[in-house]
Order: sequence, then structure tokens, then C-alpha cells
Amino acid sequence: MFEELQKAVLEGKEDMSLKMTKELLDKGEKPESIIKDGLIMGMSEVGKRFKAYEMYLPEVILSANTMKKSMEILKPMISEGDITSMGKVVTATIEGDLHDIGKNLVSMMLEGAGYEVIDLGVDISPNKIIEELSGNNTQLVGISAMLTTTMIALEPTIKEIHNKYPKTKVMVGGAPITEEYAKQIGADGFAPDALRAVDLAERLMQ
Ligand code: B1M
Repeated sequence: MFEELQKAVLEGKEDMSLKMTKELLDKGEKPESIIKDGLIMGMSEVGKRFKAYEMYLPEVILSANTMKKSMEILKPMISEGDITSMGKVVTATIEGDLHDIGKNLVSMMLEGAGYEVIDLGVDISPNKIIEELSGNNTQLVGISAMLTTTMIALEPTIKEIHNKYPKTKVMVGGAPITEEYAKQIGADGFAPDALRAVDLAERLMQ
């Protein structure tokens, strides 16, 4: 059944993806497994085929939207924690970058783990983040970058946040980011996936 869900994402079939998502839930599968073993695996295959020129942008958009539709069902199920108990996190995709699936997953997982998450969306400038931080005590900012052309905007963004809010930690992630790069640009942490982003958030907010 997971294979059918992966196939639905790969082929951009929203109705089938929703049907399989609901059937897996009815069978007692956890929302986290449905995301990881169904939706993300389907999307990973999309990434591979896009890279190999076997899929084109309109098809990738269909797959991304298909994944999003299923995530809309799953999100409330993994966001049932006590949202004020763990602290406040602001999430965003870096300026110039429109990819939001990974960032949305990270936001969802953080919400599920009990954090209050303010998701600013995509193509977010340092000013917009700073504006959001003013007047509240956000402990952590999570920034996603998916392009080699946009990841370079992370460093000035992190610097600006640290200058204005020295106590606020910044974690980064996204396909082109590595642990080493994150250190080099002054991030407080890097996570390769949404699950590890939650562990990292816990460590950074201690
Ligand atoms: Co784009 N795209 N895309 N794309 N796209 C990539 C990233 C690319 C690697 C594809 C490729 O060539 N193989 C490539 C980047 C190459 C590079 O820079 N090295 C690329 C390109 C080139 C582009 C365009 C420039 C294409 C064009 O127009 N010619 C364009 C740029 C637009 C822009 O942003 N300005 C573009 C557009 C798009 C779509 C709009 C069609 C669509 C995005 C839809 C959307 O997000 N709403 C899209 C998609 C879907 C992809 C791929 C195929 C899939 C990305 C994805 O959603 N993966 C991607 C190929 C790939 O990554 N293999 C590709 C699934 C998601 C669950 O994984 O986002 O990696 P990911 O998130 C993971 C981790 O990275 C991590 O946790 C997540 C979950 O485990 N993570 C974090 C992410 N953020 C984190 C933050 C954290 C911690 C962990 O802390 C804060």
C-alpha cells in the first residue's frame, strides 16, 4: 500500500494519494510513517527523475501538490501536542527560494513535538524574519534553502538575526546544505531531515 501511495505522488494523482493516505490511516499506520515511507519516498523518486531529465517541471509541481494534499490530512494528526509548552520557533524558506515541502514538514514535525511554530512561508527576507522576532521571545529560527543559488543568502540572514537577537538560535537545512557548510556560515545547527530537526530543536532550546 505504501508503494501505491509513492506511485500516486510520483504520478501526481491527488485522488489516489488521498485514498491511499486514508486507507493507510484506517489500517492503523502512523501519520509519521505515511509521510516518511509513502510521501517522502515518492517525492524522492520525483527528485531523481527530475535530475535525470525524465520528468519536467509541470509534472514536478503536480507531484508536489499531490504530496501537499495528503499532508493536509496528516498535519492535524501530528500537531496535537501542547503547543505552548516547548517554546516558539519561526520557520521560513530563504529569500529567492520557493521550495516549501521540506520546510513544511519540519514545521509540522516541530508542531507535533509541542512547539509553537510561526511559519513565515517562502522567499523570506532577513527583514521579514527580524520583524517577526521583534517584541516576542522566539528562541529558535529554522531556515530552509533548496538551491545553490539561494543558500548563499543564509549567511547574511543568520548574521543579522544573531546581531539583533544574540540569544536566538538559528538552525538550517535543505538539500544542498551540509553540516560543514552550516558551521562555516555561523548557524547554530543543521539537520538533514525533519525528524532530526526536532531533536536539534530540543538540543538548541535547552
Ligand atoms: Co526545484 N530544484 N526548482 N522545484 N526541486 C530542486 C531543489 C533540484 C535539486 C532539482 C534538481 O535539479 N535535481 C534543483 C536545485 C539544484 C541546485 O540548486 N543545486 C531545483 C531547481 C533547479 C529548481 C528551479 C530553479 C527549476 C527551474 O525553474 N528551472 C526552480 C526554482 C524556483 C525557486 O525556488 N526560485 C524550482 C522549482 C521547483 C518547483 C516549484 C517545481 C517544486 C517546488 C514545489 C514546492 O516546494 N512547493 C520543485 C521541487 C518539488 C523540487 C524537487 C524535485 C523536490 C524537493 C522536495 O520537495 N523534496 C528537488 C529535487 C530534490 O530535492 N531531490 C528540486 C521533498 C522534501 C521532503 O525534501 O525539500 O529536501 P527536502 O526537505 C527535507 C530535507 O532537506 C530537510 O528535511 C526535509 C524533510 O525530511 N530540510 C530541513 C529541509 N528544510 C529544512 C530545514 C531545517 C532542517 C531540515 O531546519 C530549519
